[in-house]
Amino acid sequence: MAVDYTTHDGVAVVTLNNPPVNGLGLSTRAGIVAGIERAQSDPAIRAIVLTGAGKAFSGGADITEFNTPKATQEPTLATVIQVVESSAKPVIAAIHSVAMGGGLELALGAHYRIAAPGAQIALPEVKLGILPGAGGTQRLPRAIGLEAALNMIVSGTPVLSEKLTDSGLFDEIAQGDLAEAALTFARRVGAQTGPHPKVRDRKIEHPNAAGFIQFARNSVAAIAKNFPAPHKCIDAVEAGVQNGFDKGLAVERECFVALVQTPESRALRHAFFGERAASKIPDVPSDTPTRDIQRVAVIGAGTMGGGIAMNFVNAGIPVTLLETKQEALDRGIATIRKNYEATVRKGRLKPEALEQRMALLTPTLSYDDLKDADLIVEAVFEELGVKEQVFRRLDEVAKPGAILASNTSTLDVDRIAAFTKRPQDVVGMHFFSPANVMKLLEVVRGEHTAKDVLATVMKLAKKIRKTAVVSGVCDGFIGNRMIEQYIRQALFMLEEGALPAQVDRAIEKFGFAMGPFRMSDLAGNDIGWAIRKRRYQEQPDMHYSKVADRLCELGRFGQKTGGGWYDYKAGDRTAYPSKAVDEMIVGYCAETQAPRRKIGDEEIVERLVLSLVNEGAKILEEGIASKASDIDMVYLTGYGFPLYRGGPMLYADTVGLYNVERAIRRYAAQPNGDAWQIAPGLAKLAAEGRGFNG
Ligand code: T1G
Repeated sequence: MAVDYTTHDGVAVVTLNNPPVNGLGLSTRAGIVAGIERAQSDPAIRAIVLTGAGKAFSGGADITEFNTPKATQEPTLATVIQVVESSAKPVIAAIHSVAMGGGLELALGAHYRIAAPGAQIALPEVKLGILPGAGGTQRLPRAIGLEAALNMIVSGTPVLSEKLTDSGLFDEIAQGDLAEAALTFARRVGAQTGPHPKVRDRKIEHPNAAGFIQFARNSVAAIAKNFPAPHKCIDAVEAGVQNGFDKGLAVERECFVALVQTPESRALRHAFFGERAASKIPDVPSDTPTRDIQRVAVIGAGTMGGGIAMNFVNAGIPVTLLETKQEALDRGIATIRKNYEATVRKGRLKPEALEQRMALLTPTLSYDDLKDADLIVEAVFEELGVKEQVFRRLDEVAKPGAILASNTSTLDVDRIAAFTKRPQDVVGMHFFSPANVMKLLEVVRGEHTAKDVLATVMKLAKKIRKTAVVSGVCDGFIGNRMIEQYIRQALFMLEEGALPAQVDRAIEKFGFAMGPFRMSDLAGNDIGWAIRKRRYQEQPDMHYSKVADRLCELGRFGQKTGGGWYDYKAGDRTAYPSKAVDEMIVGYCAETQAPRRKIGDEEIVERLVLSLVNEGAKILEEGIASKASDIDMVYLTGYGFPLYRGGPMLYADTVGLYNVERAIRRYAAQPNGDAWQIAPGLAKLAAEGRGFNG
């Protein structure tokens, strides 16, 4: 049973014991009911303490049970809470570390609550696209008031227990040992005659509840644009305010059942699990010993090197920053300081913290200063010869066991590893620009990369708050390899009849943060130009529309040259559709006798998204990515794919692979159809009626 029962001088202690965070799975729920009932029938017991073993009171409903029969099997959480609340003997919830979601709802069903300081208190269900489904929308407003409760429910943001001292949620904040405090409190209330207080009996006092609720609705409008849950949270709270606890509970139940079926909730839960699954590497045991990373060195103080250095400094890890020339080094350090000053100005960093972080940076021009580093990340010019010089030098100076990482985004990590006598210590750490902001980190596993190196980098990624995804070695790893097909389709569509602004508008309406042409103007069209030139040499069969080359030949590299696919005005980053470029495109088609036709937004979105899906399926088949959710995490955290659609592979599952395959075969029969070689794995799954995500 995932619950322990002990007695201490007339007090029964019911301890949730379902690692890792006491998720309220079926056996835990049944154990709580058994414990409460056992205490009722023992005359020696005067009070009951409900507490959690390990690292949490409870992290809430066991989300691994979602959409399985266990989730709704009795005793449901609502039943458990009803048993707790109707206990004749007082129940005291003793909370430490985490009381979230159903865990907090369980505590709200108790008669009294004691918390240790530092406990994270939250109803984060809205972040999973649902809402508190076990009375949280009714009890929390009665415990801490309408405004504070609505804020917590609609944001899902945790609040530290000590910040809720006077909120009415806790009867005591335990300064010393929580268990002792809970037993003492229990003996005291156990000596009192009942009935003991129920949160559900409290009133919701507010001078203008209707007005505040309307204000709440207006405030969530922006974040609720693509997510139904925030408004449903307000509906449930409003129902309780207007029509009382039981009616409110009924509305909460209806809203919960409706939300848990939505594609948005499925996408959010997929992302929640995908984030955690990404750090698990199938053939690297989770207890693999990791190397100790106390000191990091970064080679290259340019945009990427500086951003990379900031990630480690932000986590309190000292960084030695190496450049080849003093002025480049000075410029790099100055840029890092400027970035921190901007954060201080926004009030997100204290001035003294800025100096503490800058003090963790040691600039140098000498490789000899890297000899103590446990991890060295190079972020030098993206050219194999330059990488070779760096890695041969590192092989001479780095201490044995140091991890040597390359930030390369296109080069072969195995070839880089071969420049050293220690390929087992070489790994790719592909950060995304701006490196101190973007959450995605592609960890590129070379043929010889040691398992403990991977385990170390994945653990370090968590420390620097990155979403790390392991990729095998191929051109473009996961993200860029897929985006290349996406860009090919975008260019073909210009040749076939679309214009840049139309393509961007369509895919941005689908939910992408930025369409391919605005993105290319931002990154620099010359980058794509260099890749295509390499492609024309190395892979002439992967044909491209040449229209982008025409644009680059005009020197229109994007924002940095004042014009790209769009026109720009000085000091203004707005992308203005360019008449000249549109005419160039139409002229190019006339020249090449490429017949233009009207292309609808639906086709634009389908070709862009399915080109990602098809390439993703190939990446899965080749083992470059070990699971579909890894590919989704890459696109959700690194490429602006809309979170409410869960990533390209989950989106394909939502559309249905049968329909995906039919669409791909249709495009394969059209002009430029050679780009649509269907991934055999996708066709196989479609034939079996399955999806990428099970
Ligand atoms: N159920 C099952 N497993 C969970 C879990 C949960 N609620 N929360 C976390 N885990 C697993 C997680 O997958 C990982 O597994 C391990 O615990 C450590 O997690 C009716 C219906 C609690 C703050 O949304 O926010 O209640 O990878 O790496 O950084 O209204 O996990 O080790 O195998 O995140 O210390 C609402 C979600 C559910 C809380 C701990 N609850 N969890 O953070 O560790 S819906 C949540 C978190 C609900 C009711 C509704 C965090 C944490 P593994 P971790 P952490």
